[in-house]
Amino acid sequence: MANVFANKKTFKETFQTRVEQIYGIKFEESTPHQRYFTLGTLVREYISSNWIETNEAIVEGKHKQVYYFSMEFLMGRLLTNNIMNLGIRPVIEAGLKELDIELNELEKIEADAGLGNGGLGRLAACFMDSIASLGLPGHGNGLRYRYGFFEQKIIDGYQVEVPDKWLQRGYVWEVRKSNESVEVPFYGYVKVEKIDGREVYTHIPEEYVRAVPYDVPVVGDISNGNKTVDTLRLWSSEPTENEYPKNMSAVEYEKGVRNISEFLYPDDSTEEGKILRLKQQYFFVAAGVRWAVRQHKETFGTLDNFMDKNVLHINDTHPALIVPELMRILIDEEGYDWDSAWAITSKTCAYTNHTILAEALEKWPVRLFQPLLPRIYMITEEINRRYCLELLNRYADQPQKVAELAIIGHNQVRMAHLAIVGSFSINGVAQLHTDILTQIEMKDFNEMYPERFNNKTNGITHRRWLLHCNPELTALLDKEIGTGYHTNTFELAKFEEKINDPKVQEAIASMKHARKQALAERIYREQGVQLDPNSIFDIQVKRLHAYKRQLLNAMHIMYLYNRLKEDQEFKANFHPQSFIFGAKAASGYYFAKKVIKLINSIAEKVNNDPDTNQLLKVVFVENYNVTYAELIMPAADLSEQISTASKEASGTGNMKFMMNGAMTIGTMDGANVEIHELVGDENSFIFGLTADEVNNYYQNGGYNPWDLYNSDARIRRVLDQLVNGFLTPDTEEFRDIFNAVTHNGDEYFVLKDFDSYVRAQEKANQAYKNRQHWIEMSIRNISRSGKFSSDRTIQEYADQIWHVEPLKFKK
Ligand code: 26V
Repeated sequence: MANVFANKKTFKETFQTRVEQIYGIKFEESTPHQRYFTLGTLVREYISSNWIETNEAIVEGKHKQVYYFSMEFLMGRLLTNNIMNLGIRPVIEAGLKELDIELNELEKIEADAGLGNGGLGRLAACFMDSIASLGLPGHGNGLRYRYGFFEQKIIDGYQVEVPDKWLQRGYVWEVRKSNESVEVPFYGYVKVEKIDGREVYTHIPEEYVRAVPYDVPVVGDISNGNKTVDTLRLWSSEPTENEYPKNMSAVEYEKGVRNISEFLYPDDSTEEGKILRLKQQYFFVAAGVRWAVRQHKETFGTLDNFMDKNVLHINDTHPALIVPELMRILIDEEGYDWDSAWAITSKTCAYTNHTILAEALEKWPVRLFQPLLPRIYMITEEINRRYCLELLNRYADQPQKVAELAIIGHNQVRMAHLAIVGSFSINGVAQLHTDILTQIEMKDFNEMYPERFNNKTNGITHRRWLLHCNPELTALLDKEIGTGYHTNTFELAKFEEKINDPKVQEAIASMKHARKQALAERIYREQGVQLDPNSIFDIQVKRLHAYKRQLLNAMHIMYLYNRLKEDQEFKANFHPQSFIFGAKAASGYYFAKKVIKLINSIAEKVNNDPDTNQLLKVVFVENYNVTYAELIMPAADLSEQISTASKEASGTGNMKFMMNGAMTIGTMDGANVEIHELVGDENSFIFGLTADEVNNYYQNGGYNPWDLYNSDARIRRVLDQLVNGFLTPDTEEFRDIFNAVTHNGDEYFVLKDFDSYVRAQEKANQAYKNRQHWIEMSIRNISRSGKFSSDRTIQEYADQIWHVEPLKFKK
């Protein structure tokens, strides 16, 4: 096929013709959506030859492959990403211009693929981009949710959740491959037979659900001759083509089936909800493992070398059923004995832990697990039995240890333990997090299997989070240090040599101003709040969670407001500051929702006070998502990373902000520690308890927040204002927030860190007034951010865990 994107003329002509062919209307009458969809179609078709070549190269080169199993892929939009990585943006832009169409306008039509809810899902998306851009054979395996993470509306200061119908107008990037569908079995019983003296187990299911794959191409950066297009395979649940189960009506069955790929993290407060979650997990795991096994057998004809040619990566505990599922295939379907099957399985699986929060460590009640997945349960039990024998050997004198470390205990299956026992590699996502895993949370496991534990500090794709989202900075860097950093972000270090160049400083200042202006415009347009681009843009965007301490930020703003109202000298010295929040709260998370209401109530009060509103503004942006983040990251002066030390495994927003020249105000938590290591105290604002201090407090039963309430007048004042009608007439509205940090012990040390946070904020506010110095700090942050490209992270996974090599292409 001729190259549609060879030049603007061919592109323009093909584009017009295709719009008319697809929709049967004159080009002039086509809608923006039709034009967007046609452009997407042309790009997808253009991708397909490289997609085919990639798959051929994998097979012909007998390459080892990675399958990255994840419940979440927060991809955002793909048009911009794909045409940038393919290098065809200039042609498209020029061609469209002649038709009087702005490419930007078409790009905006694409719905975000929001198949995830936060850091873990966005990390998976950044990883896919890096895997393809490094030319590695790697695929994503996940669920094709009909509704993505909910759309957030703010009504009267409260969060309201609206379903995210991202598929409503069709998704141009996916290709349905019904011929590669898989039937996934549930319920029923296990038949045991003796065949040739050997016990053979067969799961006789009560129902099947059909898993239909939809493939999305993952386009790597084509510079350096790379042609890799990897696959993100998302499974959709449909009724089986086998017989329907006998014990229910067809309607009932079909509804149950569709439910599996309907929502991301359906409510699991009920028994039924828990079953649905577990069904989702087994569904995408079973389908994905079969995909890998089938591919492998086609190339090699045997599974003896499966571990040499495949890695099944377990992204957090959700896909941990990979372990018993692979065992089941090897034993029940392929006739391996237990030991051989275990040798293969435990050399194939690798697990990443993303959090130490207890509530995220999944446990499934046996009473639900066993009936739903009878054969998988049997195998899990046997894995546990053999592993417990090992434990008994090691801890002969400590039976309680055996019970603690077992995979099944208290009538629950502990998914993290299953993943640890079944994997050859277990990694944390930042050095501090890995240290906490090996020394505290998973200490005993680390003592048993020290060679398995390792760290892989997270990263972000600089293609989306710098090249695409910050064109002004990219142009400046290209001019000053060349484009080498596009493929090797460590070259950003060269930019620091320009730190004293007044022209460069000027350019950084104007870049920041332009990005702040752009964000301010959207906020004004959508929410009617006017922000001054000359004020400090102080931004906290991330999921709403108690440990992330949006509350600390909010309480500081209340303190600032009080102080500005009363202290004229302070007021005279204060540089105007705009506090911007963006966050979704889980729909059942009461406390988090209250904090949203609190921030909005503070905004209401502060923004409408003519006495201070030239100095202080607060805004909570509605529906923070990947696309919004692309506008927000480059617009920040201050990056709020203020989690209770030890709680944030890594954070990745911190890296996006840094790469775009914001200074971190943060605790020594997650990857902040590594940012601080790179830029020092002079170029960041670090405050608060350390992880060790926090853990010491926990071990000694916490601390008494009332001491601070009584001794610190600022704290008392702010807390009283939560419950005395200062913010809203309803004095009960924020009572539970008040209680959380007082009567209930202040689990996240909000009051404890308040004073040092205030001081860090003061320091930042004053530092900003020295514009030149601030810009120099900003340049240092950009220059030293090279480590945080996910290309670096993925290179480490490839070299140290996966042992995969880049593909070789014929031409
Ligand atoms: C767990 C659960 C438990 C059941 C309810 C729904 C749900 C959803 C997600 C999770 C796992 C969350 C883990 C997570 O997102 N961790 C984040 O991972 C980022 C990437 O490694 C890291 O930067 C963040 O610090 C970490 O919080």
